[in-house]
Amino acid sequence: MSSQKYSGRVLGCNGGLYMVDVGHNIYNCYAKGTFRYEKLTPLAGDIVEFVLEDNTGYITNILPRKNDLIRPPMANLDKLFVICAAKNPAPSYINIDKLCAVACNRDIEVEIVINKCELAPEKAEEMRKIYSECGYKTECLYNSHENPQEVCEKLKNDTLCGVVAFAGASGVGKTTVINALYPEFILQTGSISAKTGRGKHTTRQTKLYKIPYGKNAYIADTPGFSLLDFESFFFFRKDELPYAFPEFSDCMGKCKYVKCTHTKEEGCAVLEKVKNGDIPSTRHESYLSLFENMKKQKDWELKKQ
Ligand SMILES: Nc1nc2c(ncn2[C@@H]2O[C@H](COP(=O)(O)OP(=O)(O)OP(=O)(O)O)[C@@H](O)[C@H]2O)c(=O)[nH]1
Ligand SMILES: [Mg+2]
Ligand SMILES: [Zn+2]
Repeated sequence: MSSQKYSGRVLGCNGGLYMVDVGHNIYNCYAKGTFRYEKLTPLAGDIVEFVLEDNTGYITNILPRKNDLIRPPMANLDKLFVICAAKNPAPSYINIDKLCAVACNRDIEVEIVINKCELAPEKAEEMRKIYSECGYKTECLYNSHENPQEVCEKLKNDTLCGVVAFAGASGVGKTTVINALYPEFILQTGSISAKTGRGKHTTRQTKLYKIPYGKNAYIADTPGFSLLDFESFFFFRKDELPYAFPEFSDCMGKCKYVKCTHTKEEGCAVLEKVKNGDIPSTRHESYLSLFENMKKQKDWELKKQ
């Protein structure tokens, strides 16, 4: 029996089979290697090695990752588009800020996309101001489902930089925006529940799509997370948290106490900026809430990730 070795990029997983892109072809592969004993599973975005035996692929190795995320489950991301809606569903600052913090901790560039701006222009402007003040590139989109041209003008160039993903709550329009950018993918979008005002989890799996004319460029659509799912995972130590808020960076080392937690201390440079309006109060509220949550985390819970 002949077996040949290949390497490629994992696009996603379907019923236990990983789709691996080798450039001119996509192979379906089973996970087989010793990495399974190390409790490592291939993620969308991984570069893997595999062998072909009788036309079936077996992944034997996962190459070292540049970074990885638990939500969405992905590896080797170059950019994360954190997308929210101005309305339907109502935006949640804590969820947006948690995603931004995790990405920052992993050195993944973040771009904020505020969708459905036509439904609540004032809210959209409030959000645009908050995130651009913190130094994030921020785009507002109006009627993305009917106006793909505008989506392309505002976002297309920003998607051509390696592996990028769209993440955010269910129903904010992740799939709609990807369809507007790349209509050739023909992805299924859903509706918003009239009863709860939330999305219906139309996208079920994280999947990478190869951008046809980009050089090794991929875009990932991800399932909208549920609130519970999102609250219950821990991701890094709480002393790393201040560094995951880029707008705090000028204050680091300037607080009165060396061990300042930036929560309530006297002489805290961060609190001073919040008071003056130089740091948006919603961002500091998210920081406090994440800090409280992380205080409860045990070391073993962190290791599990
Ligand atoms: N009014 C308005 N509706 C939009 C806009 N963008 C998307 N929608 C609608 O919002 C609904 C949800 O869009 P999806 O693209 O499926 O949302 P999603 O974020 O992919 O949701 P999940 O796959 O469940 O995570 C659809 O009915 C879209 O037509 C917009 O800019 N304005
Ligand atoms: Mg979707
Ligand atoms: Zn401080």
